[in-house]
Amino acid sequence: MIIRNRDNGFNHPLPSEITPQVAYRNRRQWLLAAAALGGGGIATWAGRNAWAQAAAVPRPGKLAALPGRRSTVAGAVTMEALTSYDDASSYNNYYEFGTDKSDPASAAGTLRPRPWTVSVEGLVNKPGTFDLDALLKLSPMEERIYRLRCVEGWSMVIPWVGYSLSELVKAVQPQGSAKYVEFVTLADPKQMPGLRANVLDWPYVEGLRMDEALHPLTLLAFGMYGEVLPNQNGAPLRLVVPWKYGFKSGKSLVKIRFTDKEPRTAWNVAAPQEYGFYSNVNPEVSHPRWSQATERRIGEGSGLFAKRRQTQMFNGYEPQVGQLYSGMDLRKFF
Ligand SMILES: Nc1nc2c(c(=O)[nH]1)N[C@H]1C(S)=C(S)[C@@H](COP(=O)(O)O)O[C@H]1N2
Ligand SMILES: [Mo]
Repeated sequence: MIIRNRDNGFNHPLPSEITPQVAYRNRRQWLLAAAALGGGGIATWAGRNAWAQAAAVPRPGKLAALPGRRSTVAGAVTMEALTSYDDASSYNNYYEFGTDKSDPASAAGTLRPRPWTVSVEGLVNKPGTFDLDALLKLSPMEERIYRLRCVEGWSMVIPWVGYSLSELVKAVQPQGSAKYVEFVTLADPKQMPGLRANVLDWPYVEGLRMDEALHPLTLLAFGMYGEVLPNQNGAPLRLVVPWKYGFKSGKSLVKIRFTDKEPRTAWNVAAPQEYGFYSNVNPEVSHPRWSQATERRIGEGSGLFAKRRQTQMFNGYEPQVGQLYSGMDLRKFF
């Protein structure tokens, strides 16, 4: 039955009709509908399904095991199907090993992820050089299933293993004057053939505002799919900032510097009109050369047959991070 709303003339179903409509759907449709709501939302069947998925992430059996307990951080486990390990480890952006998507998987064998140290510098009370083993022990490992969306318009769903970057930030005690964190990644021509090309002003540098670096979703990742990171995905440690375009997630970190000035990031230096400092996923702000309204999930077909998904504001993490940007003009600070 349809009633006419006297105020605007539009037809609305009666509230009593809505419940039977939901009941007609089979459970699969219901799960899909619930999953589309992303994190927060419905915590019944879909919620249980996500936990089951988190517990059942299969280990590819290629690299050393690195298990993590299921994360309890809000929004840290999406209910969407995982991208296959093969896709996640063979379709990569890691320009230090070449600019084709298949280059990193074939060329990153020369990267030596051990021994490895990360230096922490700048406006902190406890600067120093941290050995990888010390970083691995700093906080319990968690498994987090995040969407990662590239500025080029593709996305993946990957079970990362790591802990909140905030654990490391708190351990080194930033000073009150520290407003930003700069992330510098490895640039060693002996290990990285791509450095011969002047695509970027090496080393690859990224940055976050302090509150972004402290947000619990910002992950310092050491592994994926229950194992240590493959070289092409940024071994031995990288950032994963799920609400920003993929390039903000720097790979193979060697230096973390706390500063009072906005860091000059590699992509912003290369093309300032195309890549801003914030680079929050935003379907409403186009890249100057293409729209950001939709995306292709890797593994869901390609070319003319690719299914396009609607890109979500902040990549679907708006409930968790939206308030970090309240009052900011996101067209100006893109
Ligand atoms: N050092 C470094 N980090 C990097 C990149 C890079 O070229 N060099 N590419 C970025 C981009 S553009 C994306 S989309 C993600 C891709 O991560 P993935 O290969 O694990 O999916 O890594 C980011 N981190
Ligand atoms: Mo990207």
